[in-house]
Amino acid sequence: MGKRKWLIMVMVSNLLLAFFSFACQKNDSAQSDPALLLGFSQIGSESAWRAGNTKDIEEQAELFGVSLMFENANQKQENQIAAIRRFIAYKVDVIAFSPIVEEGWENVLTEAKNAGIPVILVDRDICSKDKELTACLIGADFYEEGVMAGEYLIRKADTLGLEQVNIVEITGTDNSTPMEQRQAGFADTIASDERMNILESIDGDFIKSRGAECMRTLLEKYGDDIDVVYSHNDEMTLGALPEIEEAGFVPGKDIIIISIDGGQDAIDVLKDGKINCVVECTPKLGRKVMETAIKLKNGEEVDDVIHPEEQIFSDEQDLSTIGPRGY
Ligand code: GYE
Repeated sequence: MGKRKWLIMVMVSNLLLAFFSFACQKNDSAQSDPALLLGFSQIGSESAWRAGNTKDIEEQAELFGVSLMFENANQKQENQIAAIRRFIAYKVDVIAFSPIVEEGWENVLTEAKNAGIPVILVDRDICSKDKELTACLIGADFYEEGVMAGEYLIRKADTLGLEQVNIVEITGTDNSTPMEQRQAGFADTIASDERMNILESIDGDFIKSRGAECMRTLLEKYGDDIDVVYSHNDEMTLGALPEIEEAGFVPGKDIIIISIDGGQDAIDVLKDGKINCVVECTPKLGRKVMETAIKLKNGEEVDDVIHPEEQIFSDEQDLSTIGPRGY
């Protein structure tokens, strides 16, 4: 065979090879699933918990190869409703959101249902008679958190030999699941203990500055009658502590401090002895959210409720073993 002919043959076979490999590639990508598109509406940025939750959702979406449309509602329900409507218009595969309050979601969730888009509740629940509006809830058992706080207080009162225990409660956002359930779990647990007396429950909206304001009001009203502060999250606790010190009391000694979340800042203060007990509430829900979104997209069954496991940190244990919290 002449040198030219041979060269032409090589060129033609290379061209054929390139064509076939391109055709195969196209075929491959047509077979593989297009990435799942997940619309996520976050409540806002009110706490270290929330920041940790946002970070976790973003990291896990990346790990699972999920495309995330993330919207921050800046503490406003109407912003969350608008975000969900945008997700529907965008035809996302799955919607996930953390409802700031329990009521007022029926209309927008009916729109999602009519569009055939499954909805995952993350962190907080909604109150709706129509259970078909959402696929499932992935979040903490807030009632159990309240129970753990109440049980700790009963043990602490036993240890200190207290005869009367006056409690002030700084609650989270009104009409939100963690507020209602943390209050109920705690109240139910201490109800049969005659020493326990809740002086007042006051709305601190899960925000540090509100926690400080609430504590100031409570100290002015009840002064040294206060034996216990039960605060529904770390942020409000951290806001309340300087107020207690300014009023001349030693938190952790003169007043028993019970908090919920278990973020790094609160755990550090627990180790310092100014907080007595922190009930853990993990913000790391991202992995379950991604796994569930993938199942829903594939039309698979999912569990109605998924609660992460949680623990309690308190002055009853060796605190030096608590590792970095990551939020
Ligand atoms: O405890 C608080 C946050 O819904 C569990 O919201 C969450 C709560 C958390 O802002 O810090």
